[in-house]
Amino acid sequence: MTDTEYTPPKVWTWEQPNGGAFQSVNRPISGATHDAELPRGKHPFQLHSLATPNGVKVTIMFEELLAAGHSGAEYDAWPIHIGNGEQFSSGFVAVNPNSKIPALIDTTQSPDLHIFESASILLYLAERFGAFLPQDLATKTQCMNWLFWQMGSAPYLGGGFGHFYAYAPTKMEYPIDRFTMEVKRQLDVLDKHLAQSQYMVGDEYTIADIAIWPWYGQLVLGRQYDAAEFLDVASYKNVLRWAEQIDARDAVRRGRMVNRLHGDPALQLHERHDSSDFDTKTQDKVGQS
Ligand SMILES: N[C@@H](CCC(=O)N[C@@H](CS)C(=O)NCC(=O)O)C(=O)O
Repeated sequence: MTDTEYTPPKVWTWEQPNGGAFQSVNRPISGATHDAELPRGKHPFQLHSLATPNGVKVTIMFEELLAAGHSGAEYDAWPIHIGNGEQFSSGFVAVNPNSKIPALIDTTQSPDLHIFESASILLYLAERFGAFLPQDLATKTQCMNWLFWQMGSAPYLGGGFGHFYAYAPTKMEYPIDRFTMEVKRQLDVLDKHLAQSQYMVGDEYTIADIAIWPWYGQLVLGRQYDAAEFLDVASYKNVLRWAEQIDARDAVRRGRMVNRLHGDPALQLHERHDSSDFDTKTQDKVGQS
């Protein structure tokens, strides 16, 4: 594969592998590749996920709900090894036909309710527990505006910038330039908004913050793509202030640990079945990964 000169054929065909960090899982067809059931624990909610930004949105939400006293939000969190293609198992595809984490099952509904797409999961949990979602129409609409802004914008950051800056097999100026411009514009959108507002929706911490922080908050905190200097994240002072404020929350610290399979072993909780797991089952305690 060359990246400089490429003349597309009349009809694209799948040539494996195509290079890049995700070449083993990128595929042009949907559906299951193998039969495997999902495990099931004892709690009302069964989460099948990974501590990527999209996964962390949901584990932060669960930890925030539990911290706020919603004991009905107890959950089992099972890791999906996306690098090994576990998102293509028959069990996972039955919950999310789109084969992407996070995927959630609410076992208190009959039949089980399957919820996929991280914003759909956040909204479902917010409505189910009446939490982290403004009630009046005007403020709720602002919350939805920013929630959907995140869902529309993050693919430029992850699938665009992150992919070409960090994951592609070679560095190409055109896509890096194009997506850097867009990501910096998005950071500027957030920075101007957060200059006027403590959280994304006034003084209320909502699912809009819970959706945006794992992507843009962690980006300015220097945790994404090793790109803090390249993007000059320090210049987005209001985003940084907001990111640090949310980072200091206990539920956020816990949510980041769940289904984390890399990095500091003390911050990796591969499976989460009980609140005590954070103290007893991290990888530094049960064995290095
Ligand atoms: N729009 C989806 C995106 C989910 C997504 O892209 N998940 C990634 C990890 S962050 C994934 O499962 N990738 C596996 C694959 O593409 O095969 C959401 O927000 O839930």
